[in-house]
Amino acid sequence: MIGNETYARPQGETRPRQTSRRRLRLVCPAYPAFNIYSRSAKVMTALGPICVATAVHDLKGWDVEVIDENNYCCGPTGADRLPDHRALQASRPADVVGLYGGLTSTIPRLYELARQYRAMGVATVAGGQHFVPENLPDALDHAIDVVVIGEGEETIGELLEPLAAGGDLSGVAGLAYRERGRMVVTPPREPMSHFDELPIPDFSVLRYARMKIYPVSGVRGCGMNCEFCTVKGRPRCATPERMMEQFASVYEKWGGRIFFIVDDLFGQNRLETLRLCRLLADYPCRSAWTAPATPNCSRRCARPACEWWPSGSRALSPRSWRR
Ligand code: B12
Ligand code: SF4
Repeated sequence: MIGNETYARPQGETRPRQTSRRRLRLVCPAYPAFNIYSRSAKVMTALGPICVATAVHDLKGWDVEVIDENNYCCGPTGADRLPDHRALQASRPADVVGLYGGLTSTIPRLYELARQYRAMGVATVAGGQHFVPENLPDALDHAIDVVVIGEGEETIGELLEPLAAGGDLSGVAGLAYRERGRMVVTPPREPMSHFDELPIPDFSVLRYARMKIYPVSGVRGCGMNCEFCTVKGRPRCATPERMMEQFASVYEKWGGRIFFIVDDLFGQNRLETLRLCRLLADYPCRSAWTAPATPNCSRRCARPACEWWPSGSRALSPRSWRR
């Protein structure tokens, strides 16, 4: 039930279930057109869906995978050369599809995917920075069953079972959905701060992707409150040790050597950044990394084992990966 009303899963094609396990497929929608990030997107992925999928990995009875339409090779494709979601659904049916709405430019494609999955009888969830309050009604009018507002790691764990079973969602914080045509927004969820307790992002959930640049994160939120920006709230930081674990996990499990620190505020806490640089420099493997913000201690990071690249288009340009 959603509220007092039975939640009717949209009717569509469904494939007989062969196991008792359920599956969440997270999809990063394709960029609408070629842009300066298109080439680098072919060898990296968005971190948000990986974090959400990693949280589901440990959930009893659920399988999870991520399909990144901007980094997709060797999987089934349609005439438009985009992933063929009908074929994906035929080979590995998902019960719930999660759609990454980090960039407003990809929202038309996100709605198109939601429509396709709803027609196949799959429940649709969306999340990401695009979904600020004024965009919620529009999303719910475009084949999205539920919008997750804010960080997704905790919400998804509470949401999946009731959503897949058509149960009551009113007790899950941080959601928007429709009930008898009326939009319901559940109470907001506290921003997370216990990052050291979360599992390390697990890139094994990505399918049909070729990874070369791995995203790493240590800060969420930003207190500057710039009018145009959707990143809000007091900055919450992971420890340098926790960030180091992310580097080491990628290097040791997948052989990744190039990292993109996605933090807007990277370097703002100079002492903690220096501590991270020391940890990186002491780590016995050579790696390279970049970040959207340049720390004013970057020279100290230029030790033999750790190469710092300035951020921007140069850092993400294919020429620089070949070094
Ligand atoms: C790294 C980054 C990039 C990278 C990678 C982008 C990507 N993700 O694919 C690059 C450099 C390519 C980039 C480019 C651009 N970016 Co950018 N980027 C970021 C940045 C700094 C970090 C994103 C990140 O990894 N966060 C960490 C993860 C863990 O958080 P998250 O993505 O929010 O995910 C969490 C929740 O949102 C939620 N969630 C997310 N998806 C889902 C899905 C489901 C189903 C659920 C349940 C939950 C959920 O759970 C996640 C975990 O808690 C953000 C700002 C920010 N702090 O978020 C801007 C941001 C996403 N970018 C922004 C912009 C504007 C751009 C550009 C348009 C800039 C430009 N003018 O060129 C371009 C886009 C180019 C294009 N192709 O269209 C805006 C987007 C605003 C908007 N509504 O569109 C942001 C929000 C910054 C801002 N100033 O507001 N960006
Ligand atoms: S992340 Fe950057 S643009 Fe957004 S509020 Fe902070 S300083 Fe401003």
